[in-house]
Amino acid sequence: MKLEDLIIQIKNKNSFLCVGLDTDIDKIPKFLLNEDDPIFSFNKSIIDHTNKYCVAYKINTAFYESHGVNGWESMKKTIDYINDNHPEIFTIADAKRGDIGNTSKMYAQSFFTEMNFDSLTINPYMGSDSVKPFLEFKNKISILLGLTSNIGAEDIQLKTSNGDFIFMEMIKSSKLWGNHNNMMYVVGATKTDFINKIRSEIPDHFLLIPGIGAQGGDLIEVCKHAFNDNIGIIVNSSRSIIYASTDDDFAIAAANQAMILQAQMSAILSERK
Ligand code: NUP
Repeated sequence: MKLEDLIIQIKNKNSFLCVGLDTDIDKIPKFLLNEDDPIFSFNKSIIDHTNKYCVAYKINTAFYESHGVNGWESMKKTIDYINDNHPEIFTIADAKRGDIGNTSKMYAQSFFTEMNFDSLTINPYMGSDSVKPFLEFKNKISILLGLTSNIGAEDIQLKTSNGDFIFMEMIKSSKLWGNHNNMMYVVGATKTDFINKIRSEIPDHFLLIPGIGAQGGDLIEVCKHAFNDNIGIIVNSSRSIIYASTDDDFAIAAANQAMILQAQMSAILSERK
């Protein structure tokens, strides 16, 4: 998918919501465990009920890979279901890959070609040759970890080197490896104090912002600092949406949570006009 198509979708839906499919077999409603593929059945219901409120789905691959071959099958069925029924929706494989060049090329083939995701999260700390193979794929977007939402971001990313934060050094270097059409950055919703600084370095790149909901990030605060002329952000929430209820009504409860977030986003967007 091209970035323009994502921007059109954001404007049409008045939403920049990404629903995170962090589907945990221990957290889904028990009655689904009788299905052939409980993870896919859960995802299908969530997708059917939330697609009108969101512009993206993010599949965190750990929740699938942890089930071995069956998990990869659930992931493939989920991405195919989204691509077949909602081709306009932007898809993210949150796998945080990156390796020496020839290995990165294999990761890129796996997630972009075989699995057919629009984008993949990438850990950029192995440097330019580990990221460039991903950038060679047309109409695919590489989402580099910029400043992560977790407390451990303080251990290395927020340390200083040559008078600036290490994560800023990474952004300054890596922005030259691609462009704002084939690269985005992850910035945690819990790190809003740093978003102005990030925006001054990369005004045009889209940011994928996780950390709303279960991790306590604040949507209004995020938008105040992170918007650019094209809106420029996708905000992810996983647990607060998909586990809104663990009963029979789980998909309706998820839709309600997605609708609430979409309504907040719509209000923020209309205030901005
Ligand atoms: O910095 C990051 N923080 C983060 O939470 C980068 C991420 N990719 N994520 C992912 O976003 C995390 O792995 C999970 O899949 C999702 C957040 O989920 P939740 O806190 O909304 O449930």
